[in-house]
Amino acid sequence: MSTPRKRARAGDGAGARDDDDGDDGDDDDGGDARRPLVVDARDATLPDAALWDEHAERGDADALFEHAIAPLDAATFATCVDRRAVCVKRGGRAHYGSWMTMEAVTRATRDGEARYGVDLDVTSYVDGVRRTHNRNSDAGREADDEDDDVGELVDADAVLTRRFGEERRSVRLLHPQTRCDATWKILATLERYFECACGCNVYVTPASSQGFAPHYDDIDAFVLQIEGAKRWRVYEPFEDETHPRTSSRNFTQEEIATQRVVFDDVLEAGDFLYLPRGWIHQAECSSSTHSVHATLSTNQSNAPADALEIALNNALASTIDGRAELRRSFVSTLNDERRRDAALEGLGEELRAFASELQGDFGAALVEHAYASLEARFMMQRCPPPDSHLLRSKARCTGDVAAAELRSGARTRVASQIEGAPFSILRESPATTLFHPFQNRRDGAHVRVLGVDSADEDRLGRVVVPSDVDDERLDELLDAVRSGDALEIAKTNFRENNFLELVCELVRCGALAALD
Ligand SMILES: O=C(O)CCC(=O)C(=O)O
Repeated sequence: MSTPRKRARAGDGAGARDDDDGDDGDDDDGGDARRPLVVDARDATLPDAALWDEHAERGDADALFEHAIAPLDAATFATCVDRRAVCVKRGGRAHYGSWMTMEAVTRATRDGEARYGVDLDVTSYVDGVRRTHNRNSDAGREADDEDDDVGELVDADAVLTRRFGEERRSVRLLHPQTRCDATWKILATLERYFECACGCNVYVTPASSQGFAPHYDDIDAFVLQIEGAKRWRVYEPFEDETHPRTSSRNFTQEEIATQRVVFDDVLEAGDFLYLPRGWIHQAECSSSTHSVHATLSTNQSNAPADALEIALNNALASTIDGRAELRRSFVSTLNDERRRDAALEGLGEELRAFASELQGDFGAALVEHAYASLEARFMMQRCPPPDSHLLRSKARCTGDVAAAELRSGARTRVASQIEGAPFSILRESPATTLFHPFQNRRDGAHVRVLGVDSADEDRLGRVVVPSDVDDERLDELLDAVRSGDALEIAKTNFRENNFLELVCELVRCGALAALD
């Protein structure tokens, strides 16, 4: 079978694009292709704000995303993905339930053991200088000292009363899904929507201040204005930095002065702003109010470039492994023009031979494997499914007892514990491995995993397939559980090989439910 196909979603909007010529979208249409889509929904009927929490609780991916962009529809949004900003203005009406209000941020800062640089940053951007203030006290420090206090335990009063209240510093909560269940559920739900790891930072900015310099990010950003108001300025990407693979450094105001400002407006509570990867932005609070916003992110390293990088690295490694002559030393050529020419000619031939090999079955297998590697990476990075997203009782249908009952024949069928695929398959030599998210940490997405390193010591979430389990059985299992059907295990000829053991392991870890 081929690797699982992704379902159509907002981010797949190729068919809906105006610009089907495969370029960056800067067609000569008077610059309109890059103008943001602004939806004035100040007088529109909106869904009940409380539904935000409910969709996340249930893990209803389409409903949660549609709530975020309402009253805009997902098909229209899809036409903007990757090419233009989108803003929905809701006129100061709360839209995101009780999530990440100032009160919730205060609780997240006070509860548990937050650490500077890990769970929280304190920042400022004053007179063009961006600083980090990740420490409880400045005693004994020069103003210009480098910040070296990453990891110090946060004193909530120092952050909220002194830094935020008196010094007007900004506070950024980093990946709050680790300590806030509601955020965990939102991200787990959005990951189902995007089929890509999602992240979250929450920004709290006092009145009359700015916490960050102009910059662009390597992710698609969904800015949800929760409380207060903030002025956002969004600039066209630099010509040679569209769809960047890494975030930018901090720019000076002079550096971005040449870029067209495509959006300059104040976000109020309930508003939504989408910024494609690479679009430069800065945001500031006026003297009238503070601001709390959350930025949800996705699509980090989720492009054909990333798959090709994996494919070509693997191809090169395998070619070099298989050809001893490629590993032999060059004979010195610096002072011998003829030898130098011969070496270059030999290299050119090798490159052409390498390229032609990529065209056959080897190339097809490489791209298949690269795509499956990205799927495996997603399984490793995504949030562990919260209990409220599970399709059946965790206690009754998964774990050691349920696995033992399946093994003994007391239970006969299995089904996915979540909507969609509960694991992905990566076929490699010497073994095929299944990847699942059921033992992940909640902050996997902020750890950037490129490719899947089989030598990685952390084997959680990986199940090695016994060598006597054939590929077709695996595909049959995945296809059945992905479509939501229960697969009859009792009737299969599982005793011929270790297939039953494999399924029991998936029940034990919680990916599959064992049914009567
Ligand atoms: O609020 C700010 O100063 C910047 C926020 C930002 O860069 C973001 O939310 O991505």
